[in-house]
This record gives sequence, structure tokens and C-alpha cells, in this order.
Amino acid sequence: MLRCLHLADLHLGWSAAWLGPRAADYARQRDRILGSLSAWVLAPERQLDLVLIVGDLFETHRPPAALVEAVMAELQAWVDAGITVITVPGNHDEITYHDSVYQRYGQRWPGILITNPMPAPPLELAVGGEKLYFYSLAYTGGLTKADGFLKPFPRVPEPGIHLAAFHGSLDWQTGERGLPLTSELLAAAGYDYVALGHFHKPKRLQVGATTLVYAGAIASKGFSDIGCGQLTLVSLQPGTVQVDLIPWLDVDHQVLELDISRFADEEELITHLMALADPKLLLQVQLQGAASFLLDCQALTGRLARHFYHLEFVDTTVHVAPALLERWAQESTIRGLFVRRLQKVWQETDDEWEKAVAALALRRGMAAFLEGEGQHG
Ligand SMILES: [Mn+2]
Repeated sequence: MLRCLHLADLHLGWSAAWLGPRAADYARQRDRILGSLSAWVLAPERQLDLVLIVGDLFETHRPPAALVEAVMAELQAWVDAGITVITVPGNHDEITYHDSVYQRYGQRWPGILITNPMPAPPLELAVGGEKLYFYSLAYTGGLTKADGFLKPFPRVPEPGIHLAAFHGSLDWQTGERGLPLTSELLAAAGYDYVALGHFHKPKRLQVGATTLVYAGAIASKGFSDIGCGQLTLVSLQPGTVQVDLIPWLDVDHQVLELDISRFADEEELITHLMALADPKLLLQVQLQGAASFLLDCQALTGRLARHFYHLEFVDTTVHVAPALLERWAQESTIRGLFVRRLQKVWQETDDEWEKAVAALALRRGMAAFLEGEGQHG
């Protein structure tokens, strides 16, 4: 049995410029991910044979020298412990350029560095007591010809484990620079497991006897690219693939959609957000709906920010001013009728819950009318 840690899209060296003075501190922490993985990788009970890095190890093709040295030292420690380490360049850390990290450090790169730009006969390796055939390529601008979709090198007839690794877009032709792949052709090539990188959301697909997996990005790259925080551990025997997903890292970015209609005033909203306070959390609150109070996001940020690593608001709320309500109530229009009806419900009921529902319906309805006006005006 061969036990493989499938990594991809770590994007080391990525920096969140919007964090301002704390960006450097955040990047330093984020770049420690390989170091923090070491104890897990090297634990004897893990019996790990292979670490596969399927592209975008670095955010750019020219990461800072200190970062490269730290990463190489970490990988070297794994190699020294008897683990086979294979690195496939990606599109962020593209090998193409003469000053690419893989061109400059290639001679010293720990373990195996994939450099062939086109599909080639597999590497033959003995790993974990198994015969391993490894198929891959390094996307190289100008040299890699996918011609629509990549035609992968077919599995050789020898018995053993047939493992492939590609950094590219599966079943999606972008038209951009990069490596377009299809699950159909990869399965037809006859591989047991295809380790994929490029898409940051984890994904698993079974096509015939072939298992195709995007490990996903462990760490976040902002609010629109939130990390999965999990490790992909693959156990392989000829003809058998087992994939285990292991929770590894607390996901530090979070997007919260919050309908503001449910809060009577700012204090209620603050109480709600304080319940999420966490000095390690980067939180984006997307406020929606209709506010019955005047919302001041800057003041809110000022009061709450110190309870989070980072806090920001995206405000798409509509403010319903009491004067507007009174004006609409006088109109002989659909919205006037709507306002009068709900006001009547609110006035005539003694039930607190019914009152609250009527008030909420009124605010949401007015927000919908106001948004409708916004779209047409
Ligand atoms: Mn990536």
C-alpha cells in the first residue's frame, strides 16, 4: 500500500494588501503552512510514502528568496525522512520564464521536479513497497500544446499503481493560458488516480476505474476564495484507491450574509456580531434587507473591529425612513395599499409575534419597492 498526501494551490507568498499594516504579519503566518504540516507528514504512525504538490505552490513565479529557501528546507527534511516528494509547477508559479523559481532553483530542488512540457512516458518509481508509474507535465507557455484538450500519455501495460498529476481545468475550456483537461480522456488513459490542481474548491469524480480529485486550496486567498482547510490523503494499491479528507486548519475567512430587517436597532445587531468575536477570524458581513434604523458601517467597524483579526461590511441594505412610510400610506397606489394593509394588521393585533411579523413584512416589502425603483430609475 502506498500512502500519498495530495497537495495543491498553497499559493505561498500571497499577501492580502487590503489588510494594510497587518498584511505582512498575516502573510508570514500563512506561509508557515508547510512547516506546520511537517509534524503530521513525518509522524511515524502516518506511514506516508509520497507527497505530491500539484501546482501553485507559490503565488508567483518569482517568490522571495527567503520563502523559497524555507520551503526547500522543509521539503528536504521530508525527503531525508525517506518520503518521495514530487513537485509539479502550476500557472501562478509557471516554469516558463527564465527567472521562474523552478528554473533558478531546479538543480537544488528537493525530490522530483516535473519539467517536461508535453505528455511523456511515466517515471518508474518504487514507493511504499509498490511499483509506481507517474504521469505528469509542467505547463510551459509556448511549448505545451493541448490542442483543444490535453491528450494524456496512455497507461503502460506493466502491473503497478498508475498515478497522474496535472495542474489544469477539468472539463472546462477557458480559452486562456493554461491546461485544459477532460475527465473522459484522463479516464481513457487508464490511470488509477489523477491528482489535480488549479480549481481551489475540492472535488472528487469517478469515471470508470479512474478517480479524479482536486485537493483544493487549504488556505484562503481572500473572501472570494476561501480555503477548504482539509488534507487529502490517498491510499493506493494496484486497482484500489481510497481517499480520506482530514480536517487540518481552521478556516480563517468567513462571509456572513445578514438580513438586517430582523434587528430592531443597532445595539441588537452589535450583540449578534459580538457573539462571533474571534481574534483569528477575518469576517466579511454582507448586510441585506431593509433597516429600520440608520446604519453607519464605519461606526460599526470602529466599535467591533478590535474583536476580530479583520472585520469589514458590505452594505446593500435599504433604509426605510418613517416619513417615507407615512407618505406612501397616503398614496392610492399598489405600494400605498400594501403599506396601509400591513399598518392595519400591526395596529389591530395584540399578539407581539404577529406585530413583529407585520413590521418585518412592511420593511421587507418597502425594501423591495425601493429596489425595484432603483432598477428602473
Ligand atoms: Mn491556484
